[in-house]
Amino acid sequence: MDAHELITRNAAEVVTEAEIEALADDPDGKRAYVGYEPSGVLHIGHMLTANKLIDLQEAGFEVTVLLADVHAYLNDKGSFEEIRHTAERMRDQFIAYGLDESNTQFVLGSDFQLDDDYTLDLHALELETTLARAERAMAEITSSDSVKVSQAVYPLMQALDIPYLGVDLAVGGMEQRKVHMLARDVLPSIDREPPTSLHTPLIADLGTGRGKMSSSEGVTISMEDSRDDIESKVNDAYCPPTADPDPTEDGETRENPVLQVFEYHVFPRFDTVRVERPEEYGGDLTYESYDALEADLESGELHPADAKGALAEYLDRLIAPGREQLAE
Ligand code: IYR
Repeated sequence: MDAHELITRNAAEVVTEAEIEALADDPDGKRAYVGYEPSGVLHIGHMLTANKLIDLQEAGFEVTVLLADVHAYLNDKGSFEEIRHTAERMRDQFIAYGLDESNTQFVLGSDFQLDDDYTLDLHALELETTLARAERAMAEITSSDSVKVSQAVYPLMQALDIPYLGVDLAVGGMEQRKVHMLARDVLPSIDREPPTSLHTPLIADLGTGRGKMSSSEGVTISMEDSRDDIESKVNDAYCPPTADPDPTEDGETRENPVLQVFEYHVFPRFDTVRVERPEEYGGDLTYESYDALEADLESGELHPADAKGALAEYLDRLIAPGREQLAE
């Protein structure tokens, strides 16, 4: 796979395509980053952007993981001490998950976000931004009804992180896109370049195929899950024999989260996927691409129950090193 394919595979959008092509032409020594609010343990949402960081490392990029302690504090995730403690544990979990340690720089937000220069630049961005714009940027990041002043400052800090970390590419889930668009608009006002960004898709809730999978509601998979937990969550997952979204009476669509997890979590990390089946049902199947597995599920060659058995097995392999790390 060439650098451009590695960089863009499974991305929902890049901003802009021309800027990404320029990075793909000469990726060596370029730096990409994702920021995470430290809270709880690593879950499947973190793992989606972590997979993209692993792709980028393979393409020649260097990677920064921002453990955004100040952002978590501003977003009401607990006391600063608790958040700091969680940040330290998360670092080890990212390495256990497969980020290349020799090529990953972990930075705490509070290491630079409380400096004088950063604070003055932040105030300059505050002068450039309406409260309504900041609130819109946060709509998919925070679930609270009324936006506090802290949450209006949050997206401006996220914008400012990009020049302060000296990165060439900002990566995040689709829920981060409005913050990155705000960054493109406001950073030139303080003589900084508009940043290039890449967004990963949102995956539907495993149990229902509705909405998006999140750590706060519905069914998710985390590094704390035992093999049994994973098996029972995957067994109960919504898995119609098709990849097409299914419109419901209430106008919402239901996706196939089992296929989405194969596409965005399993195939990027394993070259081949083996589905074990008793001889009487046709014996084992081996897939080298997501498309082949999807086609077999749609044609009926692969039964959803067998697909789920394989999914639990591969998710367990992805999570096992982190689970062991947590047990230490
Ligand atoms: N908004 C992210 C956390 C975050 C991301 C970046 I990229 C930053 O520079 C700072 C914070 C979240 O929702 O987890």
